[in-house]
Amino acid sequence: MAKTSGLNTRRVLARATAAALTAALVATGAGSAVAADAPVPSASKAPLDVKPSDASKFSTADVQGYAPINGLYGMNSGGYLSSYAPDGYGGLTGRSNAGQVSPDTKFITQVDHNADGESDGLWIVVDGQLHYLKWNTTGSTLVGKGWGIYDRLLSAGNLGGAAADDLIARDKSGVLWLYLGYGNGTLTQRYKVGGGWNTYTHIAGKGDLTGDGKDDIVAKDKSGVLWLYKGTGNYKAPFTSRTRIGGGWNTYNNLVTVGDIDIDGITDLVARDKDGALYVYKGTGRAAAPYKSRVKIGSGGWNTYRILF
Ligand SMILES: [Ca+2]
Ligand SMILES: [Ca+2]
Ligand SMILES: [Ca+2]
Repeated sequence: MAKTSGLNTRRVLARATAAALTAALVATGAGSAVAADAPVPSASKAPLDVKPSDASKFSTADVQGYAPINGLYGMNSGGYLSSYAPDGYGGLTGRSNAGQVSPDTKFITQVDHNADGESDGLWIVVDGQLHYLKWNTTGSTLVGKGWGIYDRLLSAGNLGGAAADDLIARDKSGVLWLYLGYGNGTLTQRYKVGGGWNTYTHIAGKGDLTGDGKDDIVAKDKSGVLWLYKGTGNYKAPFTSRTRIGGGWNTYNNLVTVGDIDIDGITDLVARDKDGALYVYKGTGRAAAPYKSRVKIGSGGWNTYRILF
């Protein structure tokens, strides 16, 4: 492939990536990975034939490093997984079957172990147990018990400074905790981030929103205000103090980030409204105004998913 400017090259890669992902997901089909009895999860994901390239090859002035590129997954009430890949044109491809997990699953989140911008597996909480599931395998590894104490859980990228993605979880008293990933699905002990996080209804993040190369998160409070927490890369104090992004976000009943949807190198935010329509807020890379105006990428029906991840 001839080298072109960063963003153009990036889009070509994205189209190829989306096509490969879509083809392989279709190929795995409906018969793949039917789960055994709960809570053993299984799921499938196509290997990406074209991987995101590192930033040095395609660097541009306004892009510090490339955001992760992953499919968006939904789990319905039966535990069936559907996947939607970025289509390379700012939206998502059509639905593909992606396996099944226990219908009792409480949380699912994608995790990237080697900082190549592509998830390698899932952390899943079922019946108070945290399992790790590597993509394209059946069965799972028990990571730990006692996870029923958490009411929010996600891998928001790399928050602790090492290469592997980490996990954050909020307990029912509102304390946010950080577990550092070892890069194989297992985790360190937890580190206390701080209290008061039960003011938030949603927490999302995967990648750098502010252009400094450190992964950030956003959180929506009960009054509908969305806040930015800039990542520090220091596991002992992983976030700076919050800054206000804007209000009116209570129109949404879910917020999730899987990475870069429009493949411009900056991570984006996906929001689902109460009518089941899906929107993308494209990241700008600027902390002062981290998102552009929303773009509708799903006309309806997205409320069929109990979990988006
Ligand atoms: Ca990876
Ligand atoms: Ca950042
Ligand atoms: Ca983007």
